[in-house]
Amino acid sequence: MSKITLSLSVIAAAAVVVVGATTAFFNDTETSTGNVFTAGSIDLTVDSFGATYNGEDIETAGTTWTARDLTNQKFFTFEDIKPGDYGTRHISVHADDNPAWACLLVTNKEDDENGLNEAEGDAGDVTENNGELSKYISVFGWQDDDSNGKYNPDDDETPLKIQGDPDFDLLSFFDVFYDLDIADSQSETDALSPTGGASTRNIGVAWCVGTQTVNHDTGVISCDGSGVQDDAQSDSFSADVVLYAEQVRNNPNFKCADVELPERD
Ligand SMILES: [Ca+2]
Ligand SMILES: [Ca+2]
Ligand SMILES: [Ca+2]
Ligand SMILES: [Ca+2]
Repeated sequence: MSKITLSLSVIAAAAVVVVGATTAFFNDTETSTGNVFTAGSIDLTVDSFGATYNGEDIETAGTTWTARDLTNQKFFTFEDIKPGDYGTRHISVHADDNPAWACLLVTNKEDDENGLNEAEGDAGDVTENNGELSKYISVFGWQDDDSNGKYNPDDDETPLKIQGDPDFDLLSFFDVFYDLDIADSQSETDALSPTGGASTRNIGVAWCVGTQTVNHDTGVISCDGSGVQDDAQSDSFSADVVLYAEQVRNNPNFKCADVELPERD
């Protein structure tokens, strides 16, 4: 997110006063110079650590970085996933200057077929241009307050809300990469606040190739790949994950669902 700095300088013109020769007045002047309005910035940085794949720590696989503006960092790059594969990811979102609302938004979703192999044909896949992988991937996100990479409902860690779904708490799983509210006025999540309160929000993300079940009492997240069909063999799914921040001030009714990104699906 780029910073925008706007300066408005107020310069007082000095008036020339001609004083008559025969009269003098005591006088005094106080000048306030250099008055400026500067637009505050909403600057978001993101770090990532604590990735696992099928229970193994993969922090060394380019999945860890310190807080920064994202350039070419990827949250997910898995080349050879299979039914039942699962993983977790921990990210932190920081608002550096001013209180900010924040959202995790997904755009440019693409299902690629990468050719139709025999098994896919046998499974009835006849759509050679459209892949089928995304429908088998599930993702669950939560406020990982203690940054331990685990969902801890006992410690009041709460699920991130799916936009537009007020009944989210009744669900135990959902399909891949919905937009999620990180800090949204409607979903009872506090704004990021560098000026009092917490400027960082810790987010846990658990993904699964198959049906994901989340136990909201114990926090156990399980993955069942038995429903994944062969029509997804060799297919790939890609998406852009966008972390979006917007000012809080004068903006009390902010909703992530109202955010419009360019080039969205
Ligand atoms: Ca394929
Ligand atoms: Ca297909
Ligand atoms: Ca936790
Ligand atoms: Ca396919």
